[in-house]
This record gives sequence, C-alpha cells and structure tokens, in this order.
Amino acid sequence: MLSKKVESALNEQIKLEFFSSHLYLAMASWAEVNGYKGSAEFLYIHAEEERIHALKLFRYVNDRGGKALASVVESPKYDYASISALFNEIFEHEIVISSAINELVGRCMDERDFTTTNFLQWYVTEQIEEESLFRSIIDKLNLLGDDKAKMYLFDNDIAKLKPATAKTV
Ligand code: OFO
Repeated sequence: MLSKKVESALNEQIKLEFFSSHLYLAMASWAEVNGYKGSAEFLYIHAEEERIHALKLFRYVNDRGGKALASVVESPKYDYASISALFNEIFEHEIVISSAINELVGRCMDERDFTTTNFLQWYVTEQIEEESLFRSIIDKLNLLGDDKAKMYLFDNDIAKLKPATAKTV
C-alpha cells in the first residue's frame, strides 16, 4: 500500500511524463511543418514513449492501492528558432526529468518505501539512456553547423534512430 506522500509524488511524476509527451508532440508538429520529416517521425515515436512512461507509473499507483490521476497538463510551446534549438531544449528538458526522478526516489527512500524505490530504478536507467541519446544528437548537430545538405542527411538518419526504449506497459 502506498503512503499518501508517495502516491502524490508519483502522481506529480505522471503529470510530468504526460507533459513530456505533449511537448514532444508539439515539437513533432513544428518539425513536420518546417520540412524536417525524419525528425518529426523520431519525435512522434518519442512522444509515444513518454506516454508509455506515464502509463507505467499510472498503473503502478493503482496496483499498489493508490489512485492514479489523469491531470490536465499545460500547453507546450510550438515555436523553435531551429532544429538545433529544438533538440537542445529536449536535452535540457530531459535533465529536468532526471532530477525529478532522483528527487522522487529520494522521497520514496525517506518514506522507507523500498518497493517503489525499486520500481523507479527502471526510470533512473531510462534517464541515463535518454540523456546520452540527446547529448549525441546535439554533438552531431554541432558538427554539422549550418550546412543544409548535411542537415538533410541528418534528418534522414534520425528517422532511423530508435528511441532509447520503446516498451509497452
Ligand atoms: Fe524522456 O523520460 Fe520519461 O521518464
């Protein structure tokens, strides 16, 4: 059985994961209408992944006797100065998510909820993979600079890049 404190902390994280999903969906839309079809494809898949992260937590909360909340999330922004700016924002966002997960693990440990602490290890590992994935994308973009032909190849390649994990709930 979850304590009220852990239940509410998990519900906050669910909301954050749903927000990430919305954010990446908005980014996919920007990429698609600005001619970056490959990046859009990648972002659509990533938006779906974040929804899966939210659902995995959602179902865990209910399985452990809590009540999972499908809270309303704020509207993400839709404008980006460039595809590099967009991927830099994703990287920054993932760093925020990593610290939220670490904070959550800390709160579960304070509550001596070792089952939830253990469950959250999956998210800890996932964040390491995601940070590394987006760091490598940014490194690539920095190398390409403003070369449009290379950018076209980048956009083709990224469509083939599999997100860190694409597991179902
Ligand atoms: Fe991109 O991360 Fe969810 O957890």
